Amino acid sequence: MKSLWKKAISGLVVFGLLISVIGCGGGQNNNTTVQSGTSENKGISERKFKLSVGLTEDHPEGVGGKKFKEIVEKNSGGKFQVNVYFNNQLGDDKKVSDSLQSGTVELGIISTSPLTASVKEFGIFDLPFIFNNEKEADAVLDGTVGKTLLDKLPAHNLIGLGYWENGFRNLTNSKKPVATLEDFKGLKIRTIPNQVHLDVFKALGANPTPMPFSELFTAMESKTIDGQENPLTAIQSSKFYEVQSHLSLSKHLYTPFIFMASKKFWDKLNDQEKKILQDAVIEAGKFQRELNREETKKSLEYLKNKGMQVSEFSNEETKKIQEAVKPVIDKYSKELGEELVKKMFDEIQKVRGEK
Ligand code: TK8
Repeated sequence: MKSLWKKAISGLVVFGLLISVIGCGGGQNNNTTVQSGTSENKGISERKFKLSVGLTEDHPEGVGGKKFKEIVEKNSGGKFQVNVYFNNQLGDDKKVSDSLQSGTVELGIISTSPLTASVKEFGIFDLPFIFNNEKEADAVLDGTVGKTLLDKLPAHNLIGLGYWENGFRNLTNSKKPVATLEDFKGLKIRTIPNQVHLDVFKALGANPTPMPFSELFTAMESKTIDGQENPLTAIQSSKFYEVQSHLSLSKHLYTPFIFMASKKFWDKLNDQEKKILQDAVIEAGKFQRELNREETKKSLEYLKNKGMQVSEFSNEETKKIQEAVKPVIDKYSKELGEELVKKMFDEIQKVRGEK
């Protein structure tokens, strides 16, 4: 054991010496790429930037953020340094979006829902019961609809680099099992600050209160609200099971994450630098979506073990719920752009083999 350690340490020392003899400045913490980096990385300036992640470090959003950092630092030959801030440390989603617009934060991952304050069309992802599974969401997000929406961001000083996954949302509360439409009545539910979410929960008979995610745990702990809805992975990583005893597998809507850059920052980069970031968002994003899907399966067991009581809706109740929210879908399909909504349904039907 001991001699192995010695070998490893002396190997490191020799490697370190080699690096310093070769004399490549810059990426001290990226030994492998520094040597070949000198000519390839000529056009890359040394830059440091902040990446905001809403959820915790161990949530797939956080793990994906770290993956992004790793790829960017490697592919820039250590010239770029990404400092990742987790758990809404740089502010809630709306604040981060504002900071990206003003340029005080360079990169951020947020749910698409609060973005409707700038680009209302992102609200199409807030319509309930649109996607049946992740494959359908991928097709829409990575297809023309997703692209059309990203193209609307530069006019608002934002650059949309791609979609990651928050996931299918499920309801939790501290009062009672919720398994029927009737059960929603009067429940005080926190929603994302977004008009569609608010109207959906009103239509279900609940008493919705919009609130930033960062205030949610305390509001549930102090019983200011009864419940909330979020994907299973977030219910786990943000420890909502500590203050919520009931979980209903409602899967009522799918929330994408959007990875954005501040346009002020982006415009200072050359094409080579932009490509490094753009490619890393896609690569780390593929990893993040996969990870989120694997973790979602494990989360349900985890939450049960933590004592949450799980309810499911029968097909009949699901139909009733879908009927109740239909007027909201109809209203917002018109308001958000009928053509765009139609395109979204076309893409989904293609995946379903109906077109
Ligand atoms: C975290 C949020 C969160 C979202 C919400 O910053 O607000 O409920 O689902 O994941 O993006």
